[in-house]
Amino acid sequence: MKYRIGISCYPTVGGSGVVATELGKQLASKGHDVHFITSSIPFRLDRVYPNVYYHEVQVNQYAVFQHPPYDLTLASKMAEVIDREKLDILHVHYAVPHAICAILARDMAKHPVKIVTTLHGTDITILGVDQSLKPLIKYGIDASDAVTAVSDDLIKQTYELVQSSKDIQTVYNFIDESQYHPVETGDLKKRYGIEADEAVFIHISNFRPVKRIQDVIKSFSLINQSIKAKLLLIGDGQELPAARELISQLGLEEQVLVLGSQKHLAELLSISDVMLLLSEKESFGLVALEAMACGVPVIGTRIGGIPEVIKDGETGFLCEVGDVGDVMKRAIQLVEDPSTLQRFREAAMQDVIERFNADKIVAEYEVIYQTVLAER
Ligand code: GMT
Repeated sequence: MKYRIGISCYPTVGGSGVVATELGKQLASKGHDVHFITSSIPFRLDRVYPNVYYHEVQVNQYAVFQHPPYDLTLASKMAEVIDREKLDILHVHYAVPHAICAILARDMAKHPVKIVTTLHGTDITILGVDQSLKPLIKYGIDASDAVTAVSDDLIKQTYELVQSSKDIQTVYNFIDESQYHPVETGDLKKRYGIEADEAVFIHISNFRPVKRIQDVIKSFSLINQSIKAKLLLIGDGQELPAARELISQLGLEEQVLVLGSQKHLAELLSISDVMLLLSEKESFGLVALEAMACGVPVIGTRIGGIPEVIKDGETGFLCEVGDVGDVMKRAIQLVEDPSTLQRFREAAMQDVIERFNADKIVAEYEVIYQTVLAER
């Protein structure tokens, strides 16, 4: 069965936008019509894809409004697209504001549409504790036709924080295997000044406080005291200035390469040995999956959905939040023995293929669409 599916997400850089866009692309390649309804073109929609349509939400500035009414404009655009394109499904990523807008649009539209909401994390783990937004999040969840979350842990947190009785299903994130795999990098390492006998660590994030960049740098500093190593920091965000300061305080300017936001992550991952993901909150950790797909084991924190992604002692290691000494021990254990590192690399790539491949996950979403549509 082919469906007409609307997708709304935050179109900017970030795991939820990446997953929503990749899902749309995969659904379109399977013959569904996919309509993105977002404020700008999702950044991963980087070329022409047959069956993919884009409807821009244009937020106008009116003197009477103190704040531009993005949410209302989005709801209105959703209703317009539901009716004109006869959408079967509106799949929204994030309860606030997208599920709320979708519910309003469903009420406004004449054509019947089913709403599927995917929870990605920060809407529950951060917004969910804001008392003023809790009832809104709960409403968005309860009034959706189906709700998914990107990890079992996020479902647990959702029930604890917003006391919803809605049946929520875990659908793990996935990656585009055609982009994320080990690639030939030529003399890239050399061009970055990385010597052949140096171990390469990598951290990729949006440098928000929850990512605990200071722990990444402190762990690396300890690692660097025992072995020859380099750290690649990829991404940008509010914690980057403090990170730079710590790098200079610890005298690590030569060892840490701050590369800012980068597009071709597979290449950078392909010159890396181990990823460090030491967040205090992470509902899934898409970046860990991207690393694993490129054969890079991940040392992550034992929080949120990370333990569902990294198999401790097989595809990486789990450490307690803030335990930089343990991160250092695990990192050295991994890189000092080439056969151990190779075993972890292969296990990581295999696990992505088995548990997180696009075909498997996209099929899970299709079953959810089919189920809600059968209730019509
Ligand atoms: O982690 C972020 O700061 C970005 C955020 C987002 O909106 O993309 O990520 C959340 O969704 C990702 C995709 O499902 C997950 O991989 C991240 O773990 C999740 N972040 C948090 O829960 C903090």
